[in-house]
Amino acid sequence: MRPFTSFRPAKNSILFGIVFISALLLPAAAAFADFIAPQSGGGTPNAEAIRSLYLWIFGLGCVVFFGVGGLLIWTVLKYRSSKGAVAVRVHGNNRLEIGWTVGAALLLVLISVITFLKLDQIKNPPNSSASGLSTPKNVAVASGPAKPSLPPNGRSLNIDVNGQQYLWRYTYADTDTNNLNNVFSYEQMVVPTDTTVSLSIRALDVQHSWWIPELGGKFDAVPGYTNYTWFKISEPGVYKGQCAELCGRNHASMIASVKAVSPDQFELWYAGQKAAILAAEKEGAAARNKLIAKDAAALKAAPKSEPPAAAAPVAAADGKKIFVAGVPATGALSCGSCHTLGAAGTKAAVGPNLDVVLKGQSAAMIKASTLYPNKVISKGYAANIMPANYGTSLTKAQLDALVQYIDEAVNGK
Ligand code: HEC
Ligand SMILES: [Cu+2]
Repeated sequence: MRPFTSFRPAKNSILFGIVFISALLLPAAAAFADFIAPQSGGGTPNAEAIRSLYLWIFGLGCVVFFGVGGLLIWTVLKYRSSKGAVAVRVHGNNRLEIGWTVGAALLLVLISVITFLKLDQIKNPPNSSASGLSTPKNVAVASGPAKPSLPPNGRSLNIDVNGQQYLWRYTYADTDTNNLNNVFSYEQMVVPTDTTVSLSIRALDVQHSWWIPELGGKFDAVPGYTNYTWFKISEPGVYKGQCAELCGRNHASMIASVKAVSPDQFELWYAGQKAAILAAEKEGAAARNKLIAKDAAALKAAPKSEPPAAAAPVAAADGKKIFVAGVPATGALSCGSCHTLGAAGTKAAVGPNLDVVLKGQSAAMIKASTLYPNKVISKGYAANIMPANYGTSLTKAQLDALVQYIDEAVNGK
């Protein structure tokens, strides 16, 4: 066996491993984006305060680290044992002990003071600058369950940030109370420079996390809860980020960016976006009307073979007729096309067999199930198959006659 003295630890291979793994990180620019401190960019004061606070504490940490480490090394070298020397035995040293206790306490006080000084700049947004977006779009935020911290004058451009598998939706606050006509965008948020932008961060489905590293800390997007943050960018540019909470299969593609442009360019973008949304809505409405007109024309053309009575509303509310044939003119589908009912002679099985499921049920229950089919879903059947339009496609008299007919057919008189 070889003596231990010739055993050499695999120092070189450990060193090589560390260098190799570090080298692997090199292509990942993000890993070195800001090697020491958190990123900050665009001149937003909160991110700058986070970064400078970090650097302050890091600096103090370095002083402690090198101070203590240096003293240790110096002591080890200076007082290393030498042949024949007899060690002095020391029992306590009041001056030293008080010194390092008070010194450490002072350091903690210093860190707290710096932190609280910076915290104000991190949490509380300043007013928009005079060169920022002017009213009326630079709006105050409507009150919610909790309120974002607003600038002293209460005015900010508020954007609702909504995380959804797998994209971010931004809805811009405006000055009217209609929430349906607001400008929105996905993935890229466009904001004016020199303007305080307050964000209300929410999620639609699962938890996400809003994070544009250069614009400050990350904020969780939680369903049913709103988080608030802000930024105020002074330099135009595109600031990139990514959903920072594993939210599902396509989490990695849930990217986000904030594009800061001059207030004038922002106004242009905003107007363009508004026009595009309006145009799309108009187009949608036109397509919808076309379909409705086509349906109506088909209905008018079809009943040639049917008696004209079918096109006109059923004159006397005839329960059985409605059950079997529906009311084509108003879009009430025939119940018999989906349900079996012995008395009516229908045998369809799309929905439950009414002879079976309605046995012993009240007329009120039958009426409720007809009007609101999705309130209670029959076991083994899916929601949204039975039409939910009978409240409008049948008149009250027709509905009552139908319910009475089914009740009598199933439960006798
Ligand atoms: C397009 C198919 C369809 C048509 C048309 C339809 N239904 Fe249904 N119906 C279903 C399905 C599917 C269910 C089960 C799912 C649910 O409860 O919504 C159901 C459920 C019901 C129930 C509840 C049964 C239970 O288990 O308690 C009643 C009552 C009912 N339908 C009555 C009617 C009447 C009356 C009409 C006509 C006015 C009608 N349905 C038209 C498909 C249809
Ligand atoms: Cu996500």
